[in-house]
Amino acid sequence: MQSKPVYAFDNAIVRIPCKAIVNGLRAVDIGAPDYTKVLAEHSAYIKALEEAGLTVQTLSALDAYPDSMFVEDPALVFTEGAIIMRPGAASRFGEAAEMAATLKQRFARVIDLPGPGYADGGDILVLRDRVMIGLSDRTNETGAESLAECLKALGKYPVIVRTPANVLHFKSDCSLLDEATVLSTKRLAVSGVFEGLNVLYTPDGEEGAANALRINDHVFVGSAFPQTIAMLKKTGYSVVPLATSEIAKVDAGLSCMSLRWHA
Ligand code: CIR
Repeated sequence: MQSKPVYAFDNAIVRIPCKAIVNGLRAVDIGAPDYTKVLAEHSAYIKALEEAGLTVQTLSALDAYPDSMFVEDPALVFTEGAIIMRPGAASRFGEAAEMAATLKQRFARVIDLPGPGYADGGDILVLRDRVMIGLSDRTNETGAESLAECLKALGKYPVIVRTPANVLHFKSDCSLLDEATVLSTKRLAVSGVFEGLNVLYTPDGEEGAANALRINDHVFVGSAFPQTIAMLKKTGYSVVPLATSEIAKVDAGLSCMSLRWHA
């Protein structure tokens, strides 16, 4: 029996943005996001997930954690089970425990990433035959090695790779387009990390588009990236442009706002 593609999902978990998102972490301050506009971007994203065929569980806002709408970072989820991560930013560490109860309700198998290392879900790219763990300022070697063991326990094949300097997460710079193809910035792809895969490069000046999101038949792409959208459409992908200009002010893109899996 042919297994489902790695981008086939039927479930997602999201969390309503809290008002403190205006104080969310950011590498460069280009101004605080507007809360009402963040809510609008988030609700359009939920609608797009639903239209792509997913059942979405929406968790309530967590005011104590400004970045808690980015649920991808404190957990990793698969059909086979979930892993509770150890986020590498001090202000986000507690988000993992906040996610634990929900994961225990939804998954028969939940593994706690053991300390003392750190790892963020944004550094994990799931491919058909392997799971890439990108070392970054949020995912250190100890965390990556512990995570590799957790992934093996779920039957996955982990590979530890590097995120380019000054890039928040590995997946800030790449995403899966189909089982044989990734979208990547040139600065990441030059490392040779995607050897053996087809690579489509983000056009110069549109590096932020690399954090796209393949969901079933569609690819969600930031609407501020017209050249990337045109390239993907020309290649034959069904593109869903989504506004990300407010969440981009806190270094976020399209993968970070959900946990996705096929139940
Ligand atoms: C952070 O710095 O943690 C948040 N402001 C943005 C997190 C984005 N998450 C992701 O790309 N997976």
